[in-house]
Amino acid sequence: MRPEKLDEAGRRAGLANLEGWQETPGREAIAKTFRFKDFNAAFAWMTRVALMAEKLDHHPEWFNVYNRVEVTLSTHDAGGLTELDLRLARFMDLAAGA
Ligand code: H2B
Repeated sequence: MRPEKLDEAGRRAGLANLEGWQETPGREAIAKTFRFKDFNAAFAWMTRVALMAEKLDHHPEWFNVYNRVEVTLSTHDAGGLTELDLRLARFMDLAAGA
């Protein structure tokens, strides 16, 4: 059972509870750039996120260069944002020490 796409109000409420996430222009997705001390710290974080992503069966789009990870979250099956994106975003923030 997959969650339903959030409507405008749901998206806005969800974003209000997150720190530093932005809506992606031109598509229903949210994005944030994380910065870490070095590659080791970035990759350790990515590993924790990867395990959670498997557990949720919900996976990030991400791009890593050294200590920086650019993340985009969207639910492809729903064609937009769902609670799963908000849950994964929250986990990423907590795992990064927010
Ligand atoms: N991740 C994301 N971000 N969106 C999805 O729609 C999605 C996913 N669907 N991970 C899952 C996997 C689906 O492809 C599998 C078959 O459950």
